Amino acid sequence: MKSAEVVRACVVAGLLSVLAAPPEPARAQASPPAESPAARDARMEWWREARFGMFIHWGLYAIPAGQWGGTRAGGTGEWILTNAKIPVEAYEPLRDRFNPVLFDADAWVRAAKRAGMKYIVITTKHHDGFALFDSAGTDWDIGATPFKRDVLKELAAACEREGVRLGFYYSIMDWHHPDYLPRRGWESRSADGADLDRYVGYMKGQLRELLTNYGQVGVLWFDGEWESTWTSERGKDLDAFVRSLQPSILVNNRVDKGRNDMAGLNRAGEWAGDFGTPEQEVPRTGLPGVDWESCMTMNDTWGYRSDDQNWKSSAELIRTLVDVASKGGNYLLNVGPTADGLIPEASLSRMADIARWMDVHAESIYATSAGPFKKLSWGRCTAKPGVLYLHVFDWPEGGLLRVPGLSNAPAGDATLLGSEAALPVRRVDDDLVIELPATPPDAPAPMPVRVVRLPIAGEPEVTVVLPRADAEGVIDLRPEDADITGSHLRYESKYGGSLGFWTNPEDAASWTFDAQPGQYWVSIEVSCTPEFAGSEFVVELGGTSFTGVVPSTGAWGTFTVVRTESILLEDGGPTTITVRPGGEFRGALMNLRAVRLTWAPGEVHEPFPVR
Ligand code: H79
Repeated sequence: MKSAEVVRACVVAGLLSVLAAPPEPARAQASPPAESPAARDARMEWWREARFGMFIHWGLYAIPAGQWGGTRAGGTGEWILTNAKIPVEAYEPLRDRFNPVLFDADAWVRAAKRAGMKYIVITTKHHDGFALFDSAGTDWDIGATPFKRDVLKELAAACEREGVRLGFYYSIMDWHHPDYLPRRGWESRSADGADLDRYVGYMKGQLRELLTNYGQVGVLWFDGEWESTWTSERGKDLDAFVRSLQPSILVNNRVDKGRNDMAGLNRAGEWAGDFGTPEQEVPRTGLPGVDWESCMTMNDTWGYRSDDQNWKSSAELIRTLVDVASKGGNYLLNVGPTADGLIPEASLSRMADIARWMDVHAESIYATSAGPFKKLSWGRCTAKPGVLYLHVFDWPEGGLLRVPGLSNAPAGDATLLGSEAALPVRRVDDDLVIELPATPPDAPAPMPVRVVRLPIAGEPEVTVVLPRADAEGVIDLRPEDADITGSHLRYESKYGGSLGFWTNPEDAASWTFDAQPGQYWVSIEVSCTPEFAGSEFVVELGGTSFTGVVPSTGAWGTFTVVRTESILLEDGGPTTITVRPGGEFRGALMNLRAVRLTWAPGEVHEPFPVR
């Protein structure tokens, strides 16, 4: 789309409607069932304002640190028992070697607080079942190690001193407890006599300890809920149990069975839990009315691995924090301390960089909500009543920052955080243009994101510019701009960006464009493996629909263009095109990389050249 030719289709709306209806799978949480919305808001308030927390994965697995029997085990460090197929009796002796004498709860909590993390969530028991606290119900716990000290007691005291909230991760799946089912397929331990109800009693005993002996717990962060033995009924019961002990606690959605894989938000339905838990990913857009927290690692492991040096840069971590906040979520950033009790230096140095960025920019993160823009070419936006924070990732040409479609008048000086100087702001058509310095001003620390504070009058109002035909009559609709409904379909950055996981025949992708009357040809760029090829798809446009059959392209990463018939649109204006499965469905529809509309004014019957 060339800007000189852009004629704008305007949809002026307030904050919520601009962000569009949430996709189907993202459901507001509904537990506890009797709670009023106001009571829920009050309970969630500290967490929604915090926006940034520290995850800690620490346990016996820090000792092997990713190596077993002299060889490198695959996967993440905390999964070594299963990844290296270690018999429980060969793993248990790690307990006698756990002696992290350099552990210093105050140092951990201060490092988190300095980085701007308002809460900490620590693994009290990971999948290996080992309790990082002194648990009366078992000697598979820290009390039975040479170290003996109750790490959680010390952390709870340090958090109390520093004003940081403490939360507890607790794995439902337990590879060690004899009553937990199912057994790993490769294990020799018999499952005879195992009793999952007894295991649930054991869990409740430990949770009672966790919720009684360590003061107010901010969050109960369940995990390992996906095996078939864990049912929604058990999940709702466990959720109620936790809340009966600490009514103001927050519980994540992994207590129940609603989670939609790693995307982490709930599928349609009534599920227990207060917030969704995307893992190692950030949702593509904001999700109005849905609370969520993306948990992520700084390298490729949660629990410490001595050989993992694949660290993300501080700049990437800061940009991810901003990205998450701009979509209304929380960022739970992981550290995996060593068996000596130290947070790795590479993690600390990144947290120190984040701290220096937060010194200047914290107000653009805490207590903000998602910004009103669906997408900004140069960065992200967070919002507070009466203020927008424009997070500049890519410094604009000549310093002219275009804020697309913002109709509000400025209500005070725009400034760069960290500077007092007022930045000139003017209106150009539907946009506000802010004059930044031509190049980013020097800063005492690396600043991968600069932030403009823009006071505005009233609720943000944004004019959405819909895609429109370019000079050659072409409208390209991108997968990342699709409005998705359903449960599984989602944008993937693989293969140059495409829509994938189209495994539910109810899932659909649509785009709204600014149509001019005339004839349109539709072509879509798709991939599909031979085993799934042959499903039928439907394209709906302007009250007409076509069907087509998905061809095999040999591999998900190999795409081909499929053209459909042309249709005549007699009316112009905002028009929606939808692609969905229809008729024959072979388990996965296709990956969809592009939708191209080719427009010609009037009624044309010639086939169009494909560009
Ligand atoms: O504690 C860290 C990891 O050890 C743990 N969660 C984070 C916070 C984790 N467990 N599993 N995984 C990460 C990846 C495993 C994912 C799968 Fe699945 C389990 C794939 C199939 C079963 C998730 C649940 C996706 C589908 C169902």
